[in-house]
Amino acid sequence: MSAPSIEAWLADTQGWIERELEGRLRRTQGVPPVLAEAMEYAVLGGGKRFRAALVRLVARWHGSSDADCAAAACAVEMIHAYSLVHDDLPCMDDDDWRRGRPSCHVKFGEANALLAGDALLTKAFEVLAESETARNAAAVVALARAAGDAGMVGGQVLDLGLSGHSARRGDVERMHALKTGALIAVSAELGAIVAGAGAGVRAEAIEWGRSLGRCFQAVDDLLDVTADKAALGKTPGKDAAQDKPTLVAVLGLEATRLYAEEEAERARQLARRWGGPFEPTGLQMVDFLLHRRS
Ligand code: GRG
Repeated sequence: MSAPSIEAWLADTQGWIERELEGRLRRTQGVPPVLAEAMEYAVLGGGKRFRAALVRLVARWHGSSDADCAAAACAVEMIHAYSLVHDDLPCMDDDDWRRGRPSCHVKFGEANALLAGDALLTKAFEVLAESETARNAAAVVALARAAGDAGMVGGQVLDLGLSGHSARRGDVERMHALKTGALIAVSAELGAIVAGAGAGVRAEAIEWGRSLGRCFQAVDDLLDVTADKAALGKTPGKDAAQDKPTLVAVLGLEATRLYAEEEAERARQLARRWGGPFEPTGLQMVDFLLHRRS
């Protein structure tokens, strides 16, 4: 059996996660219509879905099924969508364009967008905790740590604190590790948890996710400088305009490209160590993140 191309794997994952998310959102009764609409707008119909793809890939790699990892993949995508909604708010990054369409607050107003983000964050843990896979307590703890004060939210606070100041490489790397890296690393970790993998594999999954996260973020910093709005689906050039701490600002373009390639190579080594029928998809996932254009 030959491995599917990464494009086919991601397209299949997009269809799968869309159905899983929609089902979980629509079965909740009694949600005020404007809130339901804003939550669906934020989480359905867009995005690369590579975090869900990581959960799914690592789960399959270690012997689990789509049915067993669906709740974890939905939870990660809900947290990610909430972070984008809040990040776009005027009090944060202030962006009116996301995934190639108006940001949630432009469409629904600031208050509704803020509340839709809150509700998606809460829903993520409802979905994860109600899932029937026996290991959901460990999954809930891992996701909470990645998303919270010492994870994504903490990273956003570091980002705000560094903006407008001269930052060192270590400051930027720490901020990235929390703000973006933690959710990517936990996506891989959740795949291992759901599959019931041992502590060794779980640690390797985290390491794989961390390298992918560093590669992803370096490419993100590069795209902000080099891509246009149509390709990016959001507003480019914002990092420099807002005097944001980025790898490009502290290392320059060429060294940031090298950094992304080095992290990609680390991630490839781990995929090779795991081996087996999912190695080709794992390797292609690395290249997809390194060479992405949006
Ligand atoms: C809690 C009020 C409040 C705000 C928090 C948590 C937060 C705001 C921000 C988190 C930081 C954040 C949004 C980082 C962005 C990381 C990033 C580059 C996201 C884009 O991810 P992609 O490229 O997007 O995977 P798609 O659209 O493909 O899903």
